[in-house]
Amino acid sequence: MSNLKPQKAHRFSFGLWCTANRGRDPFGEETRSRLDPVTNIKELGKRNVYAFNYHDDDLIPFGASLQQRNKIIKETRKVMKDYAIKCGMATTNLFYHRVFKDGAFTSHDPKVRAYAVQKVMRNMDLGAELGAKVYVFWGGREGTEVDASKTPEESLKRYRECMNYLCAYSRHNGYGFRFAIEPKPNEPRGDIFLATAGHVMAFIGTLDDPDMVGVNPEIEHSRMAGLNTYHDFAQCMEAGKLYHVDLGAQKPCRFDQDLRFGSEDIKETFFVVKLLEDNHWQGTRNFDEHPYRSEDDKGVWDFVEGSMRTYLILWEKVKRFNSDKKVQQILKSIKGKDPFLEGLLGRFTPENAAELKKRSFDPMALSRKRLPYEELDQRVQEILMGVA
Ligand code: GLT
Ligand code: MN
Ligand code: MN
Repeated sequence: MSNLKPQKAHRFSFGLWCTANRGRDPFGEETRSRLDPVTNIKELGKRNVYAFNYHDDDLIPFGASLQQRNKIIKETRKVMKDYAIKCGMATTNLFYHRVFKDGAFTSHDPKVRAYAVQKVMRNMDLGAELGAKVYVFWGGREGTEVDASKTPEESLKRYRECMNYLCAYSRHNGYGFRFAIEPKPNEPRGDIFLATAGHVMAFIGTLDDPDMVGVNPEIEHSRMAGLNTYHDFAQCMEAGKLYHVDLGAQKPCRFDQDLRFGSEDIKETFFVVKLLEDNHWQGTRNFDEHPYRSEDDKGVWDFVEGSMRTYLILWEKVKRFNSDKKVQQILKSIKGKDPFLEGLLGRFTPENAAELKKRSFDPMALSRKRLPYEELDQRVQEILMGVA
């Protein structure tokens, strides 16, 4: 297997909140010490991580003075330069403070909505200064437990109004951000609006500047909803809407586990890597996941290194799959070719339709075509298990 050492050119990135995650959960306290953002960025940079991502409050503590803020920004710029690490994505924490307990953009209270928009604009200024290319919107609190309290129609209107406002703000300032909305079906809310990549794509079509906005699908969130992550990512890509990705692992239909990339369902994850690499996808290979709560401070870096190593191994497996004679021969055998019919089907014209209606087909004969998927999938399994 070729070199599995991460390089800057691999464009890996991590959220600061992933490595700074202290293992707190709804039932238990922290198991790790605090990791300050500057050390965090430095440790990522040392491991050849290409970029870090941050929420406003990850970098500048909520309520910090202007003096504190300027000091942190100065230190951040220095560590970015010293360790050749970029800022890839910026986002806003619109979920932690109790002011957002019933939503930020979808709150009933115009003051809360205005405060949320102000918080985003302020952090956009900083993100642009740090060179972030993408701005993510994860509406963790935009949802309900009590459906009587809020209608989805009204909430989506408010959501849209805020997104349109912020798109215009970014354009007005020439920030050049691409916005990426991140779907999640639930948690922390009982139900979250824009639950899946499909919901987000439909919503984007209703915005004033749909080209500016794409999707940030997350492996864990798709699998929470019991969906096929590979299909989710692929449909976003096919629609030209894959603006950012969140990689990690998840057992289906549970709370957001944020497990280390590739630690669950290697096969589906393999196809996600294949999608990104075969299509030379331009974004960062971004991990959004947490170290196990049982890990100590040192183990956080095993988690970072493991995630990148698994990605590179799966990429090697993709190359193996693409050059495997047996796989390629099966793929060739299952694809039919009929230029005449393909021409008829390619475009509706009254003539094509008339011609198509005249043709006679033998469904029983067609159904006899061999589809050796047992052999194909076994081969994929053997490639992944390292015996092919
Ligand atoms: C939060 C959430 C993630 C989002 C982050 C961006 S924060 O941890 O679970 O999926 O991507 O706000
Ligand atoms: Mn995420
Ligand atoms: Mn998540």
